[in-house]
Amino acid sequence: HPEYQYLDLLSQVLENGDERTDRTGVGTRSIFGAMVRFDLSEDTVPILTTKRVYWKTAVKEMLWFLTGGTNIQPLLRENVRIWTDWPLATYRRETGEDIGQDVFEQRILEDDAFAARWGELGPVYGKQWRRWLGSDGKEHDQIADLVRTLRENPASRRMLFHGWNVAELGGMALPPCHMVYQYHVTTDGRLNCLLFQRSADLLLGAPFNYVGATSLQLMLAQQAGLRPGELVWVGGDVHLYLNHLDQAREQMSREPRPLPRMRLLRQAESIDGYRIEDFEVEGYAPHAAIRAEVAV
Ligand code: DHF
Ligand code: TMP
Repeated sequence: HPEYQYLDLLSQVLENGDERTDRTGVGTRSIFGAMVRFDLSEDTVPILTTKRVYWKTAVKEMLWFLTGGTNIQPLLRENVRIWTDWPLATYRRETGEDIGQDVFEQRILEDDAFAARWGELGPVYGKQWRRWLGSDGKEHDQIADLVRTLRENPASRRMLFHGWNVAELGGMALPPCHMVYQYHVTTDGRLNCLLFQRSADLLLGAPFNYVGATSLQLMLAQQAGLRPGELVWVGGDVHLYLNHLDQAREQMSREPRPLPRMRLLRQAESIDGYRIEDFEVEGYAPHAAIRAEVAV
């Protein structure tokens, strides 16, 4: 079962991880350099079954990246709250006001000026993917370029997009974790993806990143007239936060169930035309959700 690759990583990090203090102050156990491979060609997708993964949230996040947006307001409109902690931390730090998450989110939703001032994450994924500002003064749409190359020159070895814009890192709430996505088309028309993630929160982040990358791979394949192939995920610093160790042990004790299938119900007119309703997941019967606190 492919999910054992993930469970093995959990156990690797638990048993052999180097314990250190990290940026957040929570502390991690960490290993460096890991790979997992998922075969998407039979429609099965890596939505983990040993805990419930909120796959719609992860797909909505990917659709938000594709819009080029960097403000959390549209995420909140979709009831996606996974990015609130970072703007909220900035707000508390800069105003000294100890506002709760619900109140903060409500203000972002109701007050556009407030959202513009406090809901921004800076030039993160969406900006770099769709509007990378070049030294020529032009904005480069890496996604549109990728779709074009997939269609016109699928043998290319240059099919990738990158989030790590060195000059703009300082303005980002978080520098990109899932950083480079490279694509490869097989002779028989399958689209492979290799995602390099420099930093992976193995319990909370990675399961979302598998789903996001998968959803993008399905959309790109459909736009280019290809079938999905393999998703290869490579992690740099792969870690478990010290307040996630019990949750990791609980998850490792569970038996994987059959992976679900994900399908697109409709072909959108372009890569910009997809909505959450276009995604269908079948056969997902996971173990119970596992609660864990995210390190900010
Ligand atoms: N920081 C850290 N320390 N870890 C992350 O995984 C992370 N991810 C970010 C931004 N910063 C991060 C963006 N992605 C959750 C999942 C993904 C994510 C942020 C947060 C999360 O909290 N997931 C919970 C709740 C899901 C939900 O409420 O829908 C989970 O149980 O999966
Ligand atoms: P860092 O920038 O100091 O590496 O912290 C980022 C943390 O967020 C780290 O624990 C990795 C995690 N993360 C993911 O695992 N996946 C994601 O998609 C994002 C945005 C962050």
